[in-house]
Amino acid sequence: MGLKTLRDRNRKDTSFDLKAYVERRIAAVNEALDEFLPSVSAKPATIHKAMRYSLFAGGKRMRPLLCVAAAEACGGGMAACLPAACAVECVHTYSLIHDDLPAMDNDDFRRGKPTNHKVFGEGIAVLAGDALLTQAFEILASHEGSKRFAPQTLVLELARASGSLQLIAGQVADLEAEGKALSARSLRFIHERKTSALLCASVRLGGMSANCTPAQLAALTDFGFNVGLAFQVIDDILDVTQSSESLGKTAGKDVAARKATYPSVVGLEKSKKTARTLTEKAYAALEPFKGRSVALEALAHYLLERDR
Ligand code: GRG
Repeated sequence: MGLKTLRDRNRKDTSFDLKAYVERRIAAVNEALDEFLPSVSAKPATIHKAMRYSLFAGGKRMRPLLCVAAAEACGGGMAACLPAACAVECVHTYSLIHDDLPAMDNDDFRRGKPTNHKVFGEGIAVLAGDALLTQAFEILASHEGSKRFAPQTLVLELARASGSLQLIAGQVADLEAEGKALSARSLRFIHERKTSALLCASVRLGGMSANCTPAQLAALTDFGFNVGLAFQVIDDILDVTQSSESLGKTAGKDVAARKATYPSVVGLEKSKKTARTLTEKAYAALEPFKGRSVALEALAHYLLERDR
């Protein structure tokens, strides 16, 4: 699929009201998260305040949105996939809290607010991350599954995406690569695990919640993998092109930490082209849905064009 087709698709997408779509689904996800999590007054209150502080700090909710949109593309409703949508957001938020710690990226600013450890101290921030990771699996364990997918299949999906072969593997490789010159191939290894794995699992969990067919699951996997990689390439680009205010986190961190990123390894223009190519591949993966995946397409388009 060429760039012209991509532009045509983008034009077609303008008839879809993404803003209204996103607002309704984020509201449902936030309400469900609020119900799944222990209340702020549950003892010890500090840990529940810390968990909720980062979870409700204003993230884009891309993983839950992709999860819900995937379920809908497979003919499912939002209610059935909410436990999966909330679980992926809890894993994501845990990873951000831990990534921001002084022992890792040592960041002061996230989602437009001081980072968890800046507000609650390092010990509580470590525990808030741990508690959100555990909470994710408690939430997902409440999922009823679907005809083709038993609840434990969904739990396994999230465990694999967050474990030492995927999310953690990406973070370890990222830490070990600091200050070193990386090949584009090694950088891709990191990005596939650090970012793409959880986005891909989010989409797959949505499909599984909606009892997707094997062909639909394969299409969603292809979509999720490519959109996940595009997401990280764009994140790398935004780190050098946007301000801290617009990102809600410290801009220029990758350069300061001498981290290998797409722009530093292949250059800014080639990075932009790579993000477009990956997004085109994601669009192409949706062909089997024959027009029932408008929300997924619109989200992929938004991710490509986003400025935060
Ligand atoms: C297991 C500690 C640990 C880390 C895993 C996810 C991760 C690796 C580190 C977090 C920092 C980082 C740059 C991750 C790459 C994925 C990414 C771009 C995260 C930011 O996601 P957004 O933009 O954030 O969706 P919001 O705040 O909008 O939810």
